[in-house]
Amino acid sequence: MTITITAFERSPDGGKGLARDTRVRWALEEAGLPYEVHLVSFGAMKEPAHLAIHPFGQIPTYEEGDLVLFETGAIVFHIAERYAGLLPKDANARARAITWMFAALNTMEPPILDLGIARIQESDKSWSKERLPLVEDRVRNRLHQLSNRLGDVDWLDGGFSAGDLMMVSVLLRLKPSGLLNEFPSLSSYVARGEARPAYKRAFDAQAAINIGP
Ligand code: GTB
Repeated sequence: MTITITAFERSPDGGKGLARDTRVRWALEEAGLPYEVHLVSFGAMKEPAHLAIHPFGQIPTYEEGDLVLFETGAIVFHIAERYAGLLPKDANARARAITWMFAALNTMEPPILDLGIARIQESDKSWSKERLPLVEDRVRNRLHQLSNRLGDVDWLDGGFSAGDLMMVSVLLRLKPSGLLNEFPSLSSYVARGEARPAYKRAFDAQAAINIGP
């Protein structure tokens, strides 16, 4: 059955892999699944045809036969559950990998997104200089905790899993801020994710749309 995802016709980052279709492409590449991409403009995302598949008018979406999904957590989980390569077979190890997916999305991503807003959308506000260090410290705190847990192992819980895929995807958003460099073990962790052939294929595919050949 053909899998179709949606992505930005023109990503605001110019193809640096920061838009959320990259994590879905990565999961599909890890699972060895071919997929098609339907590109949407910012205008088209708010039109009824797209709102019918994504109630919040965003990308990415995932379509497979009758199944229509939105939210990258749900999409990556769906791929990981049904196709080999992203979740361990052992039930407890599987539950722990899923826990890391939730931790990436619910504990790590919110302060990281907040930092993006503080650095870009709020930079012209009179209070920005006072607020930014507070937001940075909230991210640092989470990075410190995550770094402690990771220690000197390669992946969060045994072999690479959908938990690592999601965690690395979320941490990648920190690159422009430079904060990740304060945590060498996390920088290496992210680099290990980026070095995976499946990640490279996903990155190149989204970059090709935004940068061109
Ligand atoms: N919780 C949802 C999920 O995980 O699927 C969030 C989806 C989401 O935020 N989608 C964004 C979107 O469609 C694109 S990824 N935005 C358009 C809108 O809301 O109108 C966010 C994003 C966009 C651009 C960059 N960038 O250029 O650096 C990074 C991340």
